[in-house]
Amino acid sequence: MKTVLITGATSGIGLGCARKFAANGDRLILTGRNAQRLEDIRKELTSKGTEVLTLLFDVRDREAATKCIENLPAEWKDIDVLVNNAGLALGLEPEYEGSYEDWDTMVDTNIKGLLTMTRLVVPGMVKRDRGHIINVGSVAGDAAYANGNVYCATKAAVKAITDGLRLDVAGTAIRVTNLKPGLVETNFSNTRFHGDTERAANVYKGIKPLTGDDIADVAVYAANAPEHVQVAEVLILATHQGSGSVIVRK
Ligand code: 8X3
Repeated sequence: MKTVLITGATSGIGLGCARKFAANGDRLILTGRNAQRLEDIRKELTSKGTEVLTLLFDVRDREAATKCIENLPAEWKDIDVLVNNAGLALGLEPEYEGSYEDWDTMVDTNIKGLLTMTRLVVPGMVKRDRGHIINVGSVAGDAAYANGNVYCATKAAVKAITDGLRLDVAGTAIRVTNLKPGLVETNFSNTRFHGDTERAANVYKGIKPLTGDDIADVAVYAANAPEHVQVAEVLILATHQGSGSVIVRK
């Protein structure tokens, strides 16, 4: 049984990971910004026998994140798996028309938040010579697509940060994975379009998208691969998706 910390665990890929790691028999530290949703998922999983600790903070708030991780109860301190899932896309428009606020939120969450969590959790893993960091990147980090600009850049940064960490812990037993999903139907597009549900629904029209559970399956696989196997990077696309910008709709 592993202790798995998942950021942004109340929806989408994070929630999928919470459910799949719970089903795998692991104990969970779930972080998020929505107290009610955290409580709901805690109740759901504890009713099935999973040990769950919830932490309410925004990964952008470095002080809050630090306080929560440094004050973990002794029995929760030894984190085996860190799933850096918290992240979002905001806006889909030409770079020269983008919103400063959206850019800041994406950079602060997708890059700086992920770095904060890594900086807080990984030293303990190095000390114990045990652990696994699973970062949720994206196909968007492989190549920019039209109007994706800053979001794609944040996911390209996740790739570089993940590769950098993998090099830095190569002398330890720690493993580092970059999961790169394509089209996953979650709150992702709703958030991206600031609540424009019609525009969000169009993203998934005519194609069967992936689900948070599909990505979580790969995360659980990577975390449970034999110790000498490091799943370094996985690109997971919907079947009718050729790349970040090629989607064949029926
Ligand atoms: C999510 C995948 O292609 O919608 O990161 O940007 S995509």
